[in-house]
Amino acid sequence: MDERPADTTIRTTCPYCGVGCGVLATPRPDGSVAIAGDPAHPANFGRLCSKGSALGETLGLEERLLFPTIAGARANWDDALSRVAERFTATIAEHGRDSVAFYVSGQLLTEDYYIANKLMKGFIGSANIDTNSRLCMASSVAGHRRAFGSDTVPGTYEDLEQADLIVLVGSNLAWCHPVLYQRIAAAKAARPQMKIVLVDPRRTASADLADLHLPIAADGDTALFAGLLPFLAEAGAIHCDYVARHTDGFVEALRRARGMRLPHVAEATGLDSRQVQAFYELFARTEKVVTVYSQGVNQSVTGTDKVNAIINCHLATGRIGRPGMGPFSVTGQPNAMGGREVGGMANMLAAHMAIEDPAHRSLVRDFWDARAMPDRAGLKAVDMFRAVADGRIRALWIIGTNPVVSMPDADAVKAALAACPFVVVSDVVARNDTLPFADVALPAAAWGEKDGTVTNSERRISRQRPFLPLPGEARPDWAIIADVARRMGFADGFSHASAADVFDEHARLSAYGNAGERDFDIGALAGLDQCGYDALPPVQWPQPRTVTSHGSGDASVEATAALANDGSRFFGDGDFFHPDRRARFVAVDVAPRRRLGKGRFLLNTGRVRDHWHTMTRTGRSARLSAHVAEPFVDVHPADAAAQGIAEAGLVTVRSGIGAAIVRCRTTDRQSRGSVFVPMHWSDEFSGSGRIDAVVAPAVDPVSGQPGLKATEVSIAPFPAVWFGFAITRSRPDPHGLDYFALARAEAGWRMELAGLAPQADPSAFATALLEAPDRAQMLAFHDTTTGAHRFAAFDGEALIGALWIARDPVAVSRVWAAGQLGDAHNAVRDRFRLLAGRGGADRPDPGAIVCSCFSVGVNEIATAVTTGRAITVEAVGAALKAGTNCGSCRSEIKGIIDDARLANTA
Ligand SMILES: Nc1nc2c(c(=O)[nH]1)N[C@H]1C(S)=C(S)[C@@H](COP(=O)(O)OP(=O)(O)OC[C@H]3O[C@@H](n4cnc5c(=O)[nH]c(N)nc54)[C@H](O)[C@@H]3O)O[C@H]1N2
Ligand SMILES: Nc1nc2c(c(=O)[nH]1)N[C@H]1C(S)=C(S)[C@@H](COP(=O)(O)OP(=O)(O)OC[C@H]3O[C@@H](n4cnc5c(=O)[nH]c(N)nc54)[C@H](O)[C@@H]3O)O[C@H]1N2
Ligand code: SF4
Ligand SMILES: [Mo]
Repeated sequence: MDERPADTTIRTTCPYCGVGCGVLATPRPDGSVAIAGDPAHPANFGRLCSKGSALGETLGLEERLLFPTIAGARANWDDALSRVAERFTATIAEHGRDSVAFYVSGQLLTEDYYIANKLMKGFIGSANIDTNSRLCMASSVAGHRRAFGSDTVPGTYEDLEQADLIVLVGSNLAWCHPVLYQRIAAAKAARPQMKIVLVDPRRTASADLADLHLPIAADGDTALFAGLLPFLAEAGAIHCDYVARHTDGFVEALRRARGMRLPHVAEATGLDSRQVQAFYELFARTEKVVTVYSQGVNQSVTGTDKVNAIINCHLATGRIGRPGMGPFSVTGQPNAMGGREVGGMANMLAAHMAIEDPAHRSLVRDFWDARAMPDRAGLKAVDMFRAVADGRIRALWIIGTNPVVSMPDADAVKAALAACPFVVVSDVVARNDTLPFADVALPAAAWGEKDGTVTNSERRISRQRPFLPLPGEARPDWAIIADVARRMGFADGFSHASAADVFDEHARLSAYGNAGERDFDIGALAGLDQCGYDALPPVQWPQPRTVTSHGSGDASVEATAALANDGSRFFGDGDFFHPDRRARFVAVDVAPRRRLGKGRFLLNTGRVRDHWHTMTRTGRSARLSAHVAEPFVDVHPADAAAQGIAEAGLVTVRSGIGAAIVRCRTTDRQSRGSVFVPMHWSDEFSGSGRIDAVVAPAVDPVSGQPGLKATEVSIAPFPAVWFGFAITRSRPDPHGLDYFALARAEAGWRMELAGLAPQADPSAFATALLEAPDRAQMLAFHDTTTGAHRFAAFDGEALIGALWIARDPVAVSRVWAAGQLGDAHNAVRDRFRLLAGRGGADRPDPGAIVCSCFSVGVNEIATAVTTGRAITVEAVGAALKAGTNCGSCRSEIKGIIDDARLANTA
C-alpha cells in the first residue's frame, strides 16, 4: 500500500472505538473513498482493524436520513426547528425545567456535546442531560473521582508497550480495541518476558495472547482485587513512602480486605486458589504493571467498587503515572472522553467541574453568562427513562444513540417513548428501532461530513475532518442544537459561527479560573483560528497555557509548541485533585458469589469483532456482516446438553422481564452456568434478537451504571418445526415469521428463518419471500418424507433468490450461497448445485468468514492446517493472505490452528 497521502487525502479519525485511530480518507472520482491508516497518528501508526478498514463501505446514502420529518412526513428545517423549540419551551412553561431531557451519546463530537450540555445546564436550567456513556463509562468516572478527586485517566498507550505485566480485566481487547491489542502483541513479540493475564468469565479471543486466564465468576473482580491488597502488604510490595505522603485511607482499606485470604478469594471468584496465587505473585513481584479494564468491570451493579479495588492496588504500590504502570480504563466510544470533558453526564458540570460544588457552579455561570443553572445532578439514563415512562419527563431529545436497542429493559424504554408527549430524534440513518417513536426526526451529518474533535482513551484530542459534502439537508449536530437554542430565546449564548468557535470556547472554559486545581486544562489550544483548528495535530491533554507567552497572537504556534508536553502522565508525582491534593483509598465490601438454582444461568452480554453496537452502520457492510451473521447464545456444551439444546438449534433466553430467540453455539470457551449473547441485534435485523429486552435494569448505587452482564435467565429450546435459509436480491419482508435474522450479503441479503407451525404451502411462501415476478423461472425440489423444500428463482440468467427449508437447521453452505447472488447462472448444472446448497468439488465451502479483509473462511484455514500447508499464523497468511492486512483475525486464526492440531493428535 502506498502510504503517501494523495493531494485529495484528508487526515481524520476513525468513528468507532476509543482507540481513536488516525485515518487517511481519499475520495475517488467514482464517488467511493479509499481508507487507510494514518502512519503519522500516534494511536495507530498506520494500523486499522477490520471495522476501520471497512469504513469506505458504510458511506453510502441509500439508508441515510436526508431531510427532517414531523410526524413521519417530510418537513422543512424551519418548521422542524420551530416545532422542537416551541414544544420544549411550552413544556418547561407548563411543567417546569425538569420536565424536559436530552439523552445524548459518546459518538457525538466534543463540539456537539458541548453545545447540548450548555443548552441544558446553562440555559434551560436543568441537569437532565445524560448519555449512553452512563451504560459505558460511568463507574470508571465515579471510581476515578472517588480515588483521584477528578475523572483522570493517568496513563498513555505507550505504557501498554512498556509494561512487564498487563492485566486485562473484563476487556476483550482483541475484538473491541483491536489496534491496542496489536500494539501489545507486537510489544510482547519483541519482549517475550512481558506477561499478560486475562480476567474474564469467557475464554475470549484475547486469551490467545494471555499467559494466564482467570475464568472469574460474574462480578468476582472486587474480591480478586480486594484480596490482592493484603497479599501485596505481606509480600512487602507496598510503596510506603508514596502511600504516606500522597494518599489517605490505606489502613481502613487494608483492614476491610484483611479477611480476603486465598481460600476466600477462591470461593468468591470461583477460581482455583493456585491460579489466584500465581496471579498475585506475578503482580507483587512485577513493578511495571498496567491493569486495563472496560465493560466486565464497569457494567456491573458493583462496578464502582471494582474500579476502586483495582486503583487501590496501584496506589498502594505507587504504580501509577510512571512509564509502564497504572490503572487504565479504556474507553469504548470514539468520544467517551470528550463527553466527560464537556460534562455531558447528568452528575457533572463542564470542563471536569462538579455540579454539586458551588464554586464550580459560579465559575461556569459566570463564563457562560448562564440564564439558569441547576444545583444538583439530573436523572441518570435508567432513571431518566423511568421518568419518561411515568410522565415526569414530557419532552425528550435523543441524539446519536439507539436506546430501544441499547438500554436495559429495552421494551420498557420502548413503551416510555410511545407514551412520551414529545420525542425528538437526531440521527444519520432513516431507520433504526428508536426512530419510529420520533415526533420530529432531524438528519445529522455523519462521519466523513462532520467537523470537530474527539478525545481517545489516552486523552488525545484528534480532529475529525470532513471529506464529503453534506448530503441532502443533513446538518452538523451542534448547529442543529444551537439553532433550537436561539429559537428558545437564548441567542446570546449560541452565536457560534463554526465548530472552531465552539472548540475555542470549550478550551477557554477549561482554563477559566484554573490555576492547576483541575486536571482538564487545554488553555493552550484556546484562540485557534480556523486555520489553526484545521491544522491541529493529535494532541494529548493537559495543555495548559504556559508553554509560550500569553497573547502571542499565534495560537497555532502555541498548539504545536505544546506538543512538546505530549506523553505526559498524571499522578507519578503524587499530586491529586482532592482539595488536599491527596488520593483516597476506598474500602470496599465483597458481596458473596451469586448462586443460582438448577436450570438458571447468568446472562453475559457484549460485542463481536466486526459489528458496532446496534449495527446501524456495520450492518450495511456485507464484509463485516459475514463474520457473524446471526444473533447467538454461547453455551457450555454440558449446559446445552442438560437443557436439551442442540448445537445450531434455536434457543429462547428468558428473564423476568423479557425473552429473546437466538442461535445456539456450544463452546467450552464459555464457563458453566453462564451464557453469552451479543448486544448488537435490533428489530431491524432480527425477529427477537434484541437482548436488552431481557437484560434487567439494576444499577450500581454510586455511578448509576446498569449491570448489563449478569441477568438471571433460563434457556430452553425454541420449538421450531421447520428451519430455513434464504438469499435474496432485494431486502426480504420478514413479516409474520416466528424467527428471522437478516444480514447484508455482497449482492443482496441473506436470512435465517424458522417457524413454529408447518408451512402449509411452501411454494407460495417461496414466491412471496423471494418476491419472484410472474416471468421468473422457479426451480423447485421437494422431499415430502424429510420435509425438505428448495427453491431458486431466476430472471433470465440472474438469480433473484433461493430458499432452503428443512425440519432441522438447513445444511447450506452460507458463504458460498450468499456469493451466488451476483453470479450469472446459465448452466443447468450451476442451477442444480444451487438447489443442493453447496458448490461442486471445485467450489468447496469456505465456511464462516474469519478474515474479513480477504474473505477467507474457517474451513479454508482449517484445511491449510490439517494438510500441513500452514501451521503458524504467519504461514496461514503466506498461503491464504488471511490476517495479513488489518490483523484483527490473527487471534482467531491461532485458535483455529490450535483446534485443528488438537483434533489431529486426538
Ligand atoms: N467490535 C466492536 N468493538 C467495540 C464496540 C463494538 O460495538 N464492537 N464498542 C465499543 C464500546 S462503546 C465499548 S464500551 C467497548 C467495550 O469493550 P469490552 O469491554 O472489551 O467489550 P464487552 O464485550 O462488552 O465486554 C468485555 C468482557 O467482559 C467480560 N465480563 C462479563 N462479566 C464480567 C465480570 O464480572 N468480570 C470480568 N472480569 N469480566 C466480565 C465479558 O465476558 C466480555 O468478554 O468496545 C468498543 N469497541
Ligand atoms: N446488554 C448490553 N447493552 C449494552 C451494552 C452491553 O455491553 N450489553 N453496551 C452499552 C454501551 S457500552 C454502549 S456505548 C451503548 C451503545 O448503544 P447506542 O449508542 O444505542 O448504539 P449505536 O448503534 O452506536 O447508536 C448510535 C446511533 O446514532 C446514530 N449516529 C451515528 N453517528 C451519528 C452522528 O454523528 N449524529 C447523530 N445524531 N447520530 C449518529 C447511529 O445511526 C445510531 O442510530 O450500548 C450499551 N448497551
Ligand atoms: S481499533 Fe479499529 S475501530 Fe478502533 S479506532 Fe482503530 S480502526 Fe477504529
Ligand atoms: Mo460503550
